[in-house]
Amino acid sequence: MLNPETLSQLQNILGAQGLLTDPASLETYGCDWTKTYEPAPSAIAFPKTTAQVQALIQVANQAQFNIVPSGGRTGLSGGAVAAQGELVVSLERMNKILEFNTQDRSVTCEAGVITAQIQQFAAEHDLFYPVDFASAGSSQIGGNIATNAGGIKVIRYGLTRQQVLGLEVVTGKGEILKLNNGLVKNATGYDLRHLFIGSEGTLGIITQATLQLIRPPQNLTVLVLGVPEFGALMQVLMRFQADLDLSAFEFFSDRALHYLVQDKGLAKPFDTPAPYYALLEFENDSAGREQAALQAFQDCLEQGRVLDGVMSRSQTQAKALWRLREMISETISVYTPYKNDLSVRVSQVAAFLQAVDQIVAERYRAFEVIWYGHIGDGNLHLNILKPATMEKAEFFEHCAAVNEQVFALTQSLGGSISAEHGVGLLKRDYLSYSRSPEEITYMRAIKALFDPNQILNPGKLLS
Ligand code: 2HG
Ligand code: ZN
Repeated sequence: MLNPETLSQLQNILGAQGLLTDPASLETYGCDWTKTYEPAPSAIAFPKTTAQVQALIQVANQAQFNIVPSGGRTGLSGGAVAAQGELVVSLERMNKILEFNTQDRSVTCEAGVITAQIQQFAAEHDLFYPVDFASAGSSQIGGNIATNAGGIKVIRYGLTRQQVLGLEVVTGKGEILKLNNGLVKNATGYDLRHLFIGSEGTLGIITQATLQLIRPPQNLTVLVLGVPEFGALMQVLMRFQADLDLSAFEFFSDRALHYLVQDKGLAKPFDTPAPYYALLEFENDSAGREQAALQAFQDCLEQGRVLDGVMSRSQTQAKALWRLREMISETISVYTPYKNDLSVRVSQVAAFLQAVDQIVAERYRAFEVIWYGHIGDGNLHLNILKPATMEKAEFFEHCAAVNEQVFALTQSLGGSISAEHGVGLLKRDYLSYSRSPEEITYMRAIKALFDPNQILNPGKLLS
């Protein structure tokens, strides 16, 4: 807890409106979308400058209190949860776009800029920011970088890491670092920028970023296909990829579709029933591409790998089809899902899905399992719904036990127990399924170097 003297020191740094301690703010800013932890921060700081962030970190080191860096709080692993009397440092008032360079095709912004604003800004300049996901309207660039956010276009454009040309950070020690300076090429040794990307606020607070913008794709066209079995999904991917550069290859199950129709009133893509659906997107910028997509569809149909399908004929239709995938997480959130965010190499996905299916069939017999994910890049979101009659604690305990088996399988295939949602609090105790003891020792040493007093997001990522 922060004593009155420290609070007044913080107030002096931030000014009258810069520090909130009212119960509603503590509740709002103390948690993210994980919703399994009770928020209990001491205060919320709203710095407006990098110098203020630095001053906050300096005070935290002197007075020995902990800081939780906070972006749009859309995370699903508890990385932005403040449940132990910490000071939450929200970047939301550092929300300016600072510089745009046409020749470099780069934009420099403060960390609190909303992801969708950068997408919009890029579009206004006839460019494209390719990182996209359902929470882009709330998430912030700083948080995206701190978690190396992925989303729906990774198969073509990569993760957030691929777009970051430069960073300004304040380390846990209170030093300001300017990393990589917007350069495309820079072979001068260790690239510290990449250490901060995905560090989940444990090494420093990101205050500014320079992002690469790219050529906007033309006439993005979406196909939704009904697929008869897991095994066929990856064959469909291979067939389409033989002739097209896909910008998305997603999947979801009929139970996911069931909730979209029942709870959100979305229309089914077609009447033919199918246990699984694949959603593909490609740049339809020539007649040849559309022809290639139709031919691939025809081949898959003839080989029994696809049961039916639909292709968007306008951007409105494309958006409507995307809602079938993007709305799943929000739609099932009312059923208290136990979440998994797993990945394996693309070549292992078919075997992985089958093995997970077997575990699920044996161990989750009484529960409903919702399958979806970015299967084209190897990422599966396995969600288990809580039966209405079961207590939350009992449900989570049971799921955690089954999960050990799922994680062990993931480990045996060299996969990751957190593909894109981060480790945070939720996956922290399972880190050893994806990282060796030697690696974890190096990770701890890196943490100690940048944050020797362990004031930044303690207990997240590393125990
Ligand atoms: C998505 O891909 C998000 O929809 C959320 O990453 C995944 O709800 C989930 O498990
Ligand atoms: Zn996802």
